[in-house]
Amino acid sequence: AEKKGRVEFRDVTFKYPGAEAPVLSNISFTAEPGKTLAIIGSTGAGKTTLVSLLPRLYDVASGEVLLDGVPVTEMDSSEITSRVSAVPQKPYLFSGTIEHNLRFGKPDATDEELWEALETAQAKGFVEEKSSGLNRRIAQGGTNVSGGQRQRLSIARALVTKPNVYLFDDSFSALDVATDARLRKALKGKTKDATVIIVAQRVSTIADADEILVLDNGRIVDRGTHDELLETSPTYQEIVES
Ligand code: DGT
Ligand code: MG
Repeated sequence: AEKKGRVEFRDVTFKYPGAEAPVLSNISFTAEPGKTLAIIGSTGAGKTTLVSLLPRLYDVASGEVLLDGVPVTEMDSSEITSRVSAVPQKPYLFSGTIEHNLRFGKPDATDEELWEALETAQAKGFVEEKSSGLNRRIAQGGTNVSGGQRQRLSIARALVTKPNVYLFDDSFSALDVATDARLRKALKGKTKDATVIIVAQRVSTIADADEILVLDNGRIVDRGTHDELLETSPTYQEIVES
């Protein structure tokens, strides 16, 4: 069967409600199942805004966002959420057990599936270290766990739903470089058939992506692989050197 999860942005322009100027202009790209698309760019470039348009946190001003050829504006929100899992830049954990937090997108997931997701997200040791395990309580907003642990639990939550598309918004930045590398290697094995879109700060996080979009001031200024961009993109070179 054909893999699902093809994401296409066609000449997308977006303005926040009430704002004068667009924060995204003429964004066009395709992200394919089985591949990783990365988005990099300075703070305020529009990366979070861009990834928020697929799960329809906002609707575009002009252009189209399509999932497997269907405009997301023509899809049920429940269909989008079952097929697209987003790990937000500031992941949100709610008051309840780890298990509750992990089952959020898939209430009927088995314990085995939860542990598998935790292992991939490099969060298994953290959950095992207390005898309460999956029943350990998380405070509202996840204030009793560290930022890196919040990110890893949020990644595990996304994995549990086994979506067609993963959106990781700066999900690896709170991790040390070694954990980041281990996590992404484990993820690769588990997301082979899915479309993976990664927003990143560190070039090392995305150097092996199939395609990298360089976003600046709401526009895609360059695109290519890491090696291509090193040759052709002054903006990318600046990020590498920073
Ligand atoms: P980051 O996470 O600091 O690396 O920055 P990005 O690239 O994720 O930037 P983003 O998409 O959060 O913001 C792009 C622009 O849009 C920036 O000028 C701030 C503005 N913006 C972001 N969120 C909102 C919002 O909710 N309302 C309004 N009016 N503007 C927003
Ligand atoms: Mg952001």
